[in-house]
Amino acid sequence: MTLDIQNIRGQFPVLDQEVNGKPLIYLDNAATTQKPKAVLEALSSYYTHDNSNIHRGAHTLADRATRTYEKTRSAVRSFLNSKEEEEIIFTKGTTEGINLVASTFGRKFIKEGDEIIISTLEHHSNIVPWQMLCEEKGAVLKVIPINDKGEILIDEFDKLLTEKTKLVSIVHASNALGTINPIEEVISKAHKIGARVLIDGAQSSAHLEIDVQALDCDFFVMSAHKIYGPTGLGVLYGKREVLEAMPPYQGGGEMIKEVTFDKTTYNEIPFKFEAGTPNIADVIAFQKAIEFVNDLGKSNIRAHEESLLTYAVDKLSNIKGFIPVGTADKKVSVLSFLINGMHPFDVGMMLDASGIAVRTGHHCTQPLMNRFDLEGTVRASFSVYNTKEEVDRLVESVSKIAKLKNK
Ligand code: 7TS
Repeated sequence: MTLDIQNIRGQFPVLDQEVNGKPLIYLDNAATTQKPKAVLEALSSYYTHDNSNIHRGAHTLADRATRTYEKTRSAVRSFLNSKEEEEIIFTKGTTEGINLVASTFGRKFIKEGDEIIISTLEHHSNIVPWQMLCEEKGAVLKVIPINDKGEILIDEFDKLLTEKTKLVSIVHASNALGTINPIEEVISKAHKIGARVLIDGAQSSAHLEIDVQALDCDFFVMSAHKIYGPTGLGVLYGKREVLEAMPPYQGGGEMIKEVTFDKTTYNEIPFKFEAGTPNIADVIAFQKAIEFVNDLGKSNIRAHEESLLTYAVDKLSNIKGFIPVGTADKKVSVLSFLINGMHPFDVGMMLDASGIAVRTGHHCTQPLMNRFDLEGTVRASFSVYNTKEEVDRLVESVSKIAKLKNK
């Protein structure tokens, strides 16, 4: 199905504005996507009509809010195809999901001398929590190297896997380069030696079909704000048996069964991991974001984004001084690049002056940048509401900027 992009754009009020006197071209979608009207309206409608605390009030509003909140859990279950709704835990985002696993699963199951494997492509949020855990436990963090295209070396991964490996935590799609990792292979190899696997789905969940049962991953984390949903909300999927074996994350209301001053017993999953009043409004609005994606169809979204990426790479490659960074065979719609002789930050500023929003810098992947001997890159990332005309304007601006240093 060919998507009606103009109609889709009409659902995103933020796109309809000028920045620095030029129509906004928003190409920072890997950082966060814009929100469709349905999400904005759901937020406003919740606070206007239904605002109430959930799971505890014996009144109509509380009941309504609880049911709508739990409906999102059900929508997320089918979005990820988990077996059970109880395996879906709401978090603040990908970062919190990883930290939750590090401080519960990690604290209980990682011992001195154990090994955790990550890859060179990781976002800091899938590096630092494991470093902190390893420091506390005397465990060892190992890193899968990559080739010059930005693809992990699976043979090297094989060599890193030992009977000491307890966890492999790996990104599905790289935010800095766009590389899609062969996670099916990683998961099955890790499981053969008895290690658990966490998939960082922050960048994949908006573009790729996710089926946690088919993948057989033990954990999958994602952020709502990268899938047209609100900020400050994310999801941790975990297999029931693993979640049940893990101690709670935070103590407080909701996560308990019974409290006395002598002893507290804990609630069942998912509530065991959702202490305190959660992000009710954003959870409720996230359902509309999931509906938005489902209505368009992920394969249609991906096809459109891929066509933009291919078109952009083709056009930009003709520009003298254009240097792509990250040329993996399988990519999501992320295009990292440099312009010969120019600092990425300066390129970003010049593009902003033309109304084009891109991200510049290390993209919270400093070890990855070090692998390429770079301080950072310019990153354009495409979403379903971007157009070929916008890519043309990007190409035109990059071409002008490149000419400054590349005669
Ligand atoms: N993992 C990956 C692969 C990411 O891209 C990000 C955010 C995170 C984890 C953390 O997600 P959060 O929602 O908890 O912050 N990536 C980016 C980015 O590329 N630019 O801004 C945020």
